[in-house]
Amino acid sequence: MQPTVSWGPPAPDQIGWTLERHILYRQRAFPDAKGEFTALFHQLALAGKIIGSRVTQAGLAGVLGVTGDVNVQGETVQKMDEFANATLIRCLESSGHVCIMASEENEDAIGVPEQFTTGKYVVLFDPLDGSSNIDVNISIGTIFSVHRRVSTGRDGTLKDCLQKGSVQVAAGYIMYGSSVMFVYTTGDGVHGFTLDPSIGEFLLSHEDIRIPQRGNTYSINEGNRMHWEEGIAKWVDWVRAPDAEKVHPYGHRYVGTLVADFHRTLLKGGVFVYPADKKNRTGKLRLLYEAAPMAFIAEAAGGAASSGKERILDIEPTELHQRVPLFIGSKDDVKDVERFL
Ligand code: AHM
Ligand code: MG
Repeated sequence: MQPTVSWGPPAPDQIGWTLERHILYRQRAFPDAKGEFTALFHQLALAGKIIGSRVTQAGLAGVLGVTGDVNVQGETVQKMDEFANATLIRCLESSGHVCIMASEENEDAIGVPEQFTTGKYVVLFDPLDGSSNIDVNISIGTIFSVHRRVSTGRDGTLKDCLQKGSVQVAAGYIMYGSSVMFVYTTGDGVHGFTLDPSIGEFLLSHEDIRIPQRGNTYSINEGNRMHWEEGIAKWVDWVRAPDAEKVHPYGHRYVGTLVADFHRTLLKGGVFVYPADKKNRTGKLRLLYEAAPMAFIAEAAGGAASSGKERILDIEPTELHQRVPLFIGSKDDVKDVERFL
């Protein structure tokens, strides 16, 4: 179907292609779309701009350091974690398009207060991923996953949150790095936008990102080696050793922020791994807030994501804060690790 408006495909210089315009343009194929999805994304982008602005001033705004609380994951809560979480909740609950939310920082699902109307979407998020990097000026990010509600009635239910990754309507992340970037997919193509702070808009900078079939880096916390299962140790030794075809050795990169490690893997290829080990029997990363949204993006960009046993997107969640091992990135690299497990 032809676009009903004459803005045309993005020009090579991408001038004027804001995130909002891009979503509207891509929605032209759905004549029944009422703009709810666009409005929801507007609020996500707004939250990203507010959090990004605070992150940039962190040392000046008195938001570095810890709150003194411990979250549901048993982790120390940073002031910025709390700020990011509150910002996302406030921006989304007032949108009118959400019936329930879930956050890595909250034990239970988060309802929409009475004064606001509810809508057909469910948003799950890790408000500030990479907590340990907040105070040291290293890239951090927000990860989000959007589902269509399955319940009826005003309020959403836990069932709305516990849907498998393959039925996500959209997923994305906002990275607070040397620039602020908003990367999203609705399942068919991954698109990246860079914030132009002078005009306060996310502008299209990375259209239709594709993960290379194979990369030349591996990403894993090598400090955990003593806890690894044998297969992981053997795979790491294998990627580090030169081979006759000169495919190996791979370089090693590890930021310790999933958003940053995944972003690099998405653009350059390679593989990011957070396995189950003797310390974390089911892995460290959370299925709903980290693994599933990143897996949705990886697959939409031509990559793969596995728990080592199955496709991440096929896992039926049983609880909000479920953890899962994660092997994600270039298709051939993910296949290679799986062979060692
Ligand atoms: P967080 O969501 O509390 O920040 O924890 C998740 C982070 C990921 O961003 C990152 O990939 C991983 O934990 C790093 O863990 P480790 O420090 O054990 O390597
Ligand atoms: Mg996280």
